[in-house]
Amino acid sequence: MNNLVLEVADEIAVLKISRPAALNALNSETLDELNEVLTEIEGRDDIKVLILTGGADKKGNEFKSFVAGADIAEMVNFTAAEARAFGMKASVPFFKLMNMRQVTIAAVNGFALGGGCEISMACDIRIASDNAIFGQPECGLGIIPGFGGTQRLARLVGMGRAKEMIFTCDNIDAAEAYRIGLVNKVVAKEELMETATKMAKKIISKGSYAVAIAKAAINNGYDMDIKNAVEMEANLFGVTCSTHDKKEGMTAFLEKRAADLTDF
Ligand code: CO8
Repeated sequence: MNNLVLEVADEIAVLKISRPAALNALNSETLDELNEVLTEIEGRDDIKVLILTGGADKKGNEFKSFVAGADIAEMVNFTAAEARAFGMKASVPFFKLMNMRQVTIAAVNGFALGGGCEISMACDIRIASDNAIFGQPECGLGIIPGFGGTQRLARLVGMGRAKEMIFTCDNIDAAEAYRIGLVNKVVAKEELMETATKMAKKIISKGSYAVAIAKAAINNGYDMDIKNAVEMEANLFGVTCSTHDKKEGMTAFLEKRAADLTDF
């Protein structure tokens, strides 16, 4: 991989998008690599949580940029057909981040603009360093957010705030991103990876199969009518009731001891 760095330890994968010369902007090659590595991660039993973050800039500053957008140099001469293909290429790994069995956490370590804000929103959870900057500057470039931003931003922060950010192209800082619900947590930049890892470990300590089923229930139910969504949840609840973890988790509670959860 030329633009990604993957490290796995203690059932946590840390995937760094690393294009120092372009503040980690997403080009076609990076999207292809992302798709490939997420397919690999999805199939690995030894990974329970994925933390996505940005690599250092060319001066070695680790907190300059998460992802500064899609690669403008690549897009500048796109035809409409090429632009559509580029958007669809991104949608495949973005949907993997959203729907893969493992929990995905974006550790946002600087600029998260355009496609950078969009890829963070495809993750389950966002933790931002206190210097992080979020924005959707596309309309100022004569385009619109094309990696799901018009849809995911409105779903996360509401239509009014999403429209304001997209129409004005105003960037917001981490505190404002937290206030409007775009990020789950803001921490001092030195504590970003530690906080993300701590959260990952807490999630891993729960029943991993239950967490994966809960993720599927939340994602699938989100766009359903409430009646069918609740019925779908009841069915998935039933599935979790056939597991070792359910028996062990509930028995341990009744016996007043710590549960020894496996992964099913
Ligand atoms: N694409 C390509 N190169 C980039 C990008 C980018 N998005 N962002 C930064 N770079 C490059 C710069 O060109 C520069 O290169 P060089 O050193 O060779 O001149 C290098 O990274 C460093 O950047 P700066 O010198 O500009 O650094 P500053 O600290 O001065 O500024 C900023 C940092 C504010 C982040 C600034 O770089 C910036 O504004 N970047 C662009 C941000 C942006 O507009 N992002 C949105 C892009 S559009 C988008 O994401 C659309 C997504 C959907 C596409 C759907 C298609 C279907």
